[in-house]
Amino acid sequence: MGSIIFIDLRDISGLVQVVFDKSMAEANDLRPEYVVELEGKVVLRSEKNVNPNLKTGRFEIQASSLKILAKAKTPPFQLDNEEKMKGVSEELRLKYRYLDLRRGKMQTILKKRAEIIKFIRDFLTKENFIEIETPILTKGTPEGAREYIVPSRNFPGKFYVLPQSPQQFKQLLMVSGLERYFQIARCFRDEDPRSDRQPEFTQLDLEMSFVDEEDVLNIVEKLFISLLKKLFPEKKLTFGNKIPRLTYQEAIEKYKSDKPDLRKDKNDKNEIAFCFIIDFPLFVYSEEEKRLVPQHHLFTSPKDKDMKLLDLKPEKALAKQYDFVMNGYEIAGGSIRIHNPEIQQKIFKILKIEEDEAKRRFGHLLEAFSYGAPPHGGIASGIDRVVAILCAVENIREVIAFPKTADAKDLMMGAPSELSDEQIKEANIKIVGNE
Ligand code: AMO
Repeated sequence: MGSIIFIDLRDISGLVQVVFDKSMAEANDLRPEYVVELEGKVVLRSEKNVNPNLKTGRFEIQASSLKILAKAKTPPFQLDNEEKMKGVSEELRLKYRYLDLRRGKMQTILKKRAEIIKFIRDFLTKENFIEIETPILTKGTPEGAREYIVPSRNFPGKFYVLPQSPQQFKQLLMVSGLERYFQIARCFRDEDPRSDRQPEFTQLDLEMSFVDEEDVLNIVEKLFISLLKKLFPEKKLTFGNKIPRLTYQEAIEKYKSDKPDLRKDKNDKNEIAFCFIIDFPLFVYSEEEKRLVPQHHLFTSPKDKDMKLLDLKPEKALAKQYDFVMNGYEIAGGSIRIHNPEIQQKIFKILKIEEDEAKRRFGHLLEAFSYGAPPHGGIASGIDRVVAILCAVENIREVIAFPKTADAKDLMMGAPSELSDEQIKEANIKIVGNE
């Protein structure tokens, strides 16, 4: 404008207007997304130049020096214009995710996500939980989804499996006497992504010894209520500080869903309705497999009063299993586990898992239990879902820095990708089909 140049200067803390005198030669070279270092004086704007729509709209920087640190090509989308971003395809955003993440909106979400995780860590540490990492290269866990596999170089024909959850490790940690474990754990499931599902996602995973259902639900209730009060004070809790508990049967009869949305006003993005669903059936009948399969997983304990049903009518037995629901989404699930090897054997039998197979898949766990296992149970919460609901976005891809597409591709990195013949040979595998 005349003899002066205005720019919007952006960094992680926000945006501010900078004013240059045109006599400053380098200022004439500035283009969108250039990286700069500058010095200047922060001054109040005159009353008529105040921009009420900008947080920093009352002042500006009068620059006295400017250095261009890096030039930038014209970005593939106009990332400083939220209105125009609405017309940009998600594919393009994901391909240039590092540019997409320059947007204030995306940075706000990632900062919120970090705050949520820090809150969880601090809260559980104060409650005497110990944060422990568990392996990523491991053996299958029984969460029921298809697994990602990694060929072994040293042992031809053998494979590692990426964990669907740290389930077995956390139970083994209870056998080790750690008593209260948690982890912000990466989990891998080879299933088709959806708006609330990713092939790799993050769980808050926890496990406790010497507890029953109530203890686990109480800690989850305390954690989530205090998290909301501290980080999202603008949110209204439909049921206040107490989270209602519905039995599975009640939920199905009344709401025809085991994850009912109990908000009073579903258009209010600041309303949060939590509920626990309890008393799930231990087994469900699988039409596909023509046999009973576990409703949760096969380490879930039957209710004490239903133990005798295992021999008579296993399909009638209820489980010490619970889900945690927020605004109609399942945000956590867990159970009290079987810590008695004989009951575990009984469950295998009902599920028609042969002794050999049980030994091969879970022998290590059964053996561990024979050395004295405390009663234990836990829960895991899908962090991506929690952040998405709290940040009021529709899709968990919006709250993951580098998510995968609906067909499980990473468009930015170009994964999955081919390997060199050399690598394939070293991995001891043969490629038989290639579309
Ligand atoms: P479950 O399989 O129910 O339980 O998973 C726990 C929670 O993880 C979230 N979740 C997902 N989030 C994003 N993408 C996915 N593909 C995905 N799959 C699951 C959900 C779900 O409620 N080991 C047991 C827990 C336990 O028994 O302690 C487990 O993993 O929010």
